[in-house]
Amino acid sequence: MKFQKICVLGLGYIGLPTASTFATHGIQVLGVDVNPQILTILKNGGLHIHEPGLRTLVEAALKSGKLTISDKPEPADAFLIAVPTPFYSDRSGEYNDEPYKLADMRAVTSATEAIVPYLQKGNLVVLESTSPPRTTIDLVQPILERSGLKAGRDFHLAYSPERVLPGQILRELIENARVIGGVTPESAQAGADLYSAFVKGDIIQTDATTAEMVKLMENTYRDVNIAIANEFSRLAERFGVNVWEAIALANRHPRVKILSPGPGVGGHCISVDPWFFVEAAPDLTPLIYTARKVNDEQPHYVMTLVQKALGSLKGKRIAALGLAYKPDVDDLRESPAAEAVHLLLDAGASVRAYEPFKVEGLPGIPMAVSLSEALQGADAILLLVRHTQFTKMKAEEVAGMTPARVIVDTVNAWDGGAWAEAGFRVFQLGSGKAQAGRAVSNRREA
Ligand code: SAJ
Repeated sequence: MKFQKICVLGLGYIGLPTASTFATHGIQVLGVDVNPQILTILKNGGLHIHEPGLRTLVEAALKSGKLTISDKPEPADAFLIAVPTPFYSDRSGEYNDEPYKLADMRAVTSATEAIVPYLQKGNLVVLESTSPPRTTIDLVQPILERSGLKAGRDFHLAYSPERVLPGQILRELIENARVIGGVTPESAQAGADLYSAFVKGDIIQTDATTAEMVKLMENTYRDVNIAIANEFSRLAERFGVNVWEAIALANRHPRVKILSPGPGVGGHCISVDPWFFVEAAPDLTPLIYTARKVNDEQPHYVMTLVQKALGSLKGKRIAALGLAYKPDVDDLRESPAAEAVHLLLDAGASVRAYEPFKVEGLPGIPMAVSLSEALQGADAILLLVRHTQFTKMKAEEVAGMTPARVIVDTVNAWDGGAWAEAGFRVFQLGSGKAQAGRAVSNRREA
């Protein structure tokens, strides 16, 4: 199947790079978003998200005339739905007295409804948004069929999960293998034809529900594996072991690959997607549920670590470094770092956070505009995100910038021995081992 014009609904972290990449590969693309602010920013040459290389790509796509933007769709050969699927913050389900989160599918529903007036015979519709199993056939298909056309007979319908890693989106979009699940084999083939415009990785065809499940399995697999790393961090602390050392040694086994513990699991994917399985089948998902709980409790564990480092939290001034959900991105959604800061504030600490990728931070969190401002007058430095800028900090320089002599490293970014040498008491998430270094032993004797 040949595609001259496509319509991409949703211009966020996935939709905008996808629309721009199709455009720079010669396809006429209409990018649609319901948020007028996003449209204004894009029309004025701005960008509402941070992703390496995206600015240049969007500029090229707009300048070539191949990418145009609008608040509503137009007739096209294909429609791609790339809108968010968060969960409800004010509603939850319950199974065996345990609450679970519910997927908010309103954006998928309204984007699908917006396509109906423009849907024509022979079109292709692809859902890319991460969704609970059977969404394509149980939610999207019936809405599209309100047009009077039948999926699989009159138009093609497919699900294709996005698997790009924030921070690496532009490269992974092109290089990653792509799974396309059709409601019929012909629909999968139509989807494969479309993405072959730019995808260099393998394009693998399957059915729609398998493709949905593949996406959820990938992120759930990672969540469960991070949960076990986080549980190991608590065990290591109890048994006087350094979890990072123990993991490095365990990973020398040819069939073991333990992930890294940290302040918790954030972002809009891994901390969300496993709930889609729990919601769809709470009776079959005790392990997935427990892993989610372990990871969600990790910010609390960070708070107890800071409490241990400082004795008490009341009135203590803490410089919190990093609020993003992971290193070198500006995305603060579902961030465990932000959650840890909120818990510290609730416990009476006076926190000043610094987030180099989003200096304005988040509502309710007192922010510093620079590293030196965050460090001023601090009692302790709490490292929450492994941003490259933070990993490069030198203990001796920092010692001259702040009265703080306590560091709490939750991401294993700093060489504890060097910080101890520079006069800091060092606390590391997942370590029950005392740090070597003169200053530490002096302080402990005192
Ligand atoms: N994290 C750890 N320990 C680790 C790895 C990650 O605590 O060893 C934390 C991170 O700090 C972060 C969270 O987990 O808070 C998630 O980060 P991530 O880098 O693992 O993943 P995301 O959410 O940025 O992107 C994931 C990717 N999925 C997988 O790796 C299976 C990506 O490929 C998906 O496209 C993306 O979700 C998505 O959109 O679903």
